[in-house]
Amino acid sequence: MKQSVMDPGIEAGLISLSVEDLDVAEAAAIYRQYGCLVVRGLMRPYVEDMAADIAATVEQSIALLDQAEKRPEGWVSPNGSLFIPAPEGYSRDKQIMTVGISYLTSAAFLRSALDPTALDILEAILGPNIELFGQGQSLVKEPVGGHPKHLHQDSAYFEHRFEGPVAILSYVVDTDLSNGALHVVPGTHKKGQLRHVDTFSHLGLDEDEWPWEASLPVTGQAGDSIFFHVRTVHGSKQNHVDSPRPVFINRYRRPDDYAIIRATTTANRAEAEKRAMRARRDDEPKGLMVRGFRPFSMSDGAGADGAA
Ligand SMILES: O=C(O)CCC(=O)C(=O)O
Repeated sequence: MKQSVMDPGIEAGLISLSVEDLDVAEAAAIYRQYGCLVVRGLMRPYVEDMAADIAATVEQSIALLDQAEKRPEGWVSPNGSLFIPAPEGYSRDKQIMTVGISYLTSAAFLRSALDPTALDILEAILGPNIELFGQGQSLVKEPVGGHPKHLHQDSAYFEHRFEGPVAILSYVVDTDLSNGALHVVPGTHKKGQLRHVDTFSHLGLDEDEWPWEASLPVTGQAGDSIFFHVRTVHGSKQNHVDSPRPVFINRYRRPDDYAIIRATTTANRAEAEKRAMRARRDDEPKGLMVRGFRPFSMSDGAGADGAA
């Protein structure tokens, strides 16, 4: 018989601190224990600019939607936004999911990734040397029915050789149960890699084994940030209000870490699992260093760029 987890066991207050009087060691200890941490107000300085840049990118993406390319995950517009099928009765047949904004297109996004307090917390978690993983990610739930993201571990999408990336998801608008608050399942970062299935929102956990009741909703204000481990189970429900619900995510990892499996469906994950043992640091682009130093290693091809 399938076993299901029915209660997150703790309240959000236990994993929440305020940026105003932050104790970095306490923040790192919460993260280590629960695999998640809320820092109220951390990204407040960037919210106004991020709201404008995300909205501009969404507008651009919708204008380019007729040129979107079909992919296994949905449709990707020429500016890099991912669309999935829209709910019934919607004005379009496709809704936006991930927004084609990145550190290459938004200065505010890059500034947010370099926030000194965020980096202090990350240093206490990851150690002195830290690189950016990816180019930044943003998700928007469109108004009145915008997509749910099923409970999942990010490691289903990018499993790493070592500790894996730390994600910081930040709210751009006040976010509660009506517009798609992030839900986390504290402590699940210690459970190893869980079996995922194909869902409407790509890889997700079996809902019978991992119902929403197992998770802790984290409501918050614009500028509140949620740190979570690559194996922490998390997700969010639909947006039921008449305005969009944007978030942005910065991810960081040790510079010697690397993805051994990348996937979006059970089929492409099964293929990627066969190649996991052969994955090398060298196979991935290096991220920008945001703390410390990247030690040279003969085995990771670090000298190759300087050869020309
Ligand atoms: O948009 C959200 O609330 C969820 C984002 C998320 O779960 C993810 O990107 O892994």
